[in-house]
Amino acid sequence: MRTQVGIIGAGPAGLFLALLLQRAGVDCVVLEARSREYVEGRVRAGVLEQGTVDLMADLGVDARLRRECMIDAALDIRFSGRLIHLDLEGLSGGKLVHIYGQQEVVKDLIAARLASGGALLFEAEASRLEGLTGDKPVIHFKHQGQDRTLTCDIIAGCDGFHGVCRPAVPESGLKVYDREFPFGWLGILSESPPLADMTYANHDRGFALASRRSPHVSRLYVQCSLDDDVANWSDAQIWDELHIRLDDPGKTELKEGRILQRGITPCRSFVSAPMRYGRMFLAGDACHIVPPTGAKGLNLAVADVRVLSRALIEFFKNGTAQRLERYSDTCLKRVWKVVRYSTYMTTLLHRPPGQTPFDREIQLAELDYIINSLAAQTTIAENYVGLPLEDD
Ligand code: RFL
Ligand code: PHB
Repeated sequence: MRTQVGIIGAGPAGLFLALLLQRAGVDCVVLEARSREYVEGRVRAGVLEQGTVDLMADLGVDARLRRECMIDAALDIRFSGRLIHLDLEGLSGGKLVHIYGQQEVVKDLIAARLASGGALLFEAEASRLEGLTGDKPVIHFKHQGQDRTLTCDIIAGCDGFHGVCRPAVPESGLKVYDREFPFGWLGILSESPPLADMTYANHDRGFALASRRSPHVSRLYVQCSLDDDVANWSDAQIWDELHIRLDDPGKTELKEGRILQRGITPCRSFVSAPMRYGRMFLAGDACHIVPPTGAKGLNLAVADVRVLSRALIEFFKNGTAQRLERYSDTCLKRVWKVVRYSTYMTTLLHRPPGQTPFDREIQLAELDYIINSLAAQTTIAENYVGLPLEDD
């Protein structure tokens, strides 16, 4: 097989990129290791910045989102029996955050790609990349039990944190920045009506978050230990911890329901730079991950491929590579701002094991400061709704 852009991974990064390129007449093939059912069922993010929603509209894949999404009008932070209430729209000059599950976005993008007849192969796992520094790199992959190759002009590494693209770069070809936080998140999807607003909590017993997916489905998280296992938590323990940390000791506010899904996710910041090696360009979780506290991973992946698609279209249409040369630098400016914000929110809201009394007081002072400072509230709001997209 042969194509202009070989895209590895059908997560948000790979799928958005495929739709942007096909619209401009750039040929691409998407290879996805997992089955369609698996990819469409993977429960992850749910917070879409305005820029992400605008891109879905631009691509004509926002019809179901418009019908089913929820608007995040406010962000609440509860701590020590107190409340910070951020009016997101007012503080951000009218930007809106949409709540719509990542797997719903992925379903919509897959449907659009397949409806247009674009190549998207499931259960097609890339195993080896060849000739990355030449001008015809090759992806070796297995599909339906057969070894196959895809020869490309460009490879887009959109294969997430555990993919094959980043490891294909020699150690001297990238610099890694890594920070692991000493805790994780236990997340559940529950058949129960959610709280009205996105609610983060910093409680003496640790972090909690109440988000939502629909008027009948809640997405809830509690801080857990790094090496925790879902088997360590009974349903009753999860609910008890959520009630306590979200300041609902009488169990009157947070409605309990059947737990539909549960999982543990680590909290980690990771950046590998540059986001390019020869003819391979990395995007999304393949080259950076952020702790989930900022709700930014998916949005950052989308911001990357927006820049990459423009650079690739220019490369194939005009034969000029200047935008491609700038791709990594352009994206990394946003990446580091988002890492900064996600680190800030993570540090503000979690209780790391062994936190010193000094650090705890600083945290509480910061929260107290935010309650009374419009400037501090504006800073959080403008990052949460999404920083302006760069005009490269
Ligand atoms: P993905 O989604 O991991 O997709 C990569 C795809 O590549 C495939 N793959 C391969 N395919 C072929 N050959 C190979 N060798 C391959 N190796 C891997 C994989 O099967 C997969 O389909 O990466 P992408 O596209 O960069 O998207 C990134 C986002 O998925 C991620 O950043 C977000 O989910 C992070 N995140 C959140 N982001 C937000 O913007 N807002 C949120 O509210 C938010 N909440 C979250 C989150 C992530 C979470 N978890 C579980 C990590 C909440 C949680 C709990
Ligand atoms: C979610 O709805 O899954 C969600 C919301 C806010 C976050 C992370 C995840 O910070």
